[in-house]
Amino acid sequence: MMQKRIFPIHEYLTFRGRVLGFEAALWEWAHDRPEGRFIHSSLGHELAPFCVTHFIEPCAALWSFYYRYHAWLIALGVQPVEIARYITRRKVGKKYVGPMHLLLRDFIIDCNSIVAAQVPIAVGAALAARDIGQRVVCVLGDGATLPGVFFESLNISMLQSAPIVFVVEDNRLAIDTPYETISHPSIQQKFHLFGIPTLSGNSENPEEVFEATRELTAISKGPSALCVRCDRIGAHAVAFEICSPLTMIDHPFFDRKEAEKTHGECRIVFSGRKG
Ligand SMILES: Cc1ncc(C[n+]2csc(CCOP(=O)(O)OP(=O)(O)O)c2C)c(N)n1
Ligand SMILES: [Mg+2]
Repeated sequence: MMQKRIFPIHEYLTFRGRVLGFEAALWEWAHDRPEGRFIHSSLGHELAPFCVTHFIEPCAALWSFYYRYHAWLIALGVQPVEIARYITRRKVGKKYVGPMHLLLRDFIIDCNSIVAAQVPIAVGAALAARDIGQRVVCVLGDGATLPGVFFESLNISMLQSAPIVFVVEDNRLAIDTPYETISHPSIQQKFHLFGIPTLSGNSENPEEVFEATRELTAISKGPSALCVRCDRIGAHAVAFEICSPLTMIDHPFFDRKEAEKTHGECRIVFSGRKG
């Protein structure tokens, strides 16, 4: 039997502080630009990336994301200033391009803005990855468990024993529509329908999610699913958020010092000064 590991609370608070600092600097840069409509903050979604990358090394998998994934990049070791540089340097004429598509490492195979589109791509990649002894982590929102392609992908993943970990960030909202009003079955029931091992946890109980992740990531054959309940902090996209994340959050679960440090570093990059 695998030994339980203790949840590294201090690392988690530091990580959340880093995400907060980055999102605050990004909000200042993007909230009143057209690009702000296509940029989605990870605040409130930090636990799944923190736990999954604790148990799966970045290079040991191929990673596939939906559009709300800044925290995943930071958990995978990408420095916040690197993300800021990438966003501000990709320009065609006066227009910033692709702030939602940050393919910053070779092991990131998809950052998709079409709901559920990354799921079949990730399953196909997992079939190829199996031949080289790797697996795929596919991150999606609860709203992506509605389209038909999601069900087709689960079906094939189980039939073909694709080595894939589905991670659902279940914030109970598809943009601003509550999950309960658009889906009869629960997310867990959808995975169970295909016999996919599924574990769940709530961000309010990080130890529970950490333990579920440990158990689930130990399964190396075939598909498995981790569903993490979380609460989005702020609006769907940065342009719809009227105040800075730094003023919104006064929370013991964020390392404030780390947030201020990261915020300062990223502000320099976003301001166009050398950084
Ligand atoms: C195929 C497709 N249909 C509709 C949209 C518009 N859309 C953007 S985000 C979103 C909701 C997705 O819900 P979820 O995956 O839970 O993400 P969250 O709202 O929590 O960020 C929708 C319907 C889209 N991007 N792609
Ligand atoms: Mg959602």
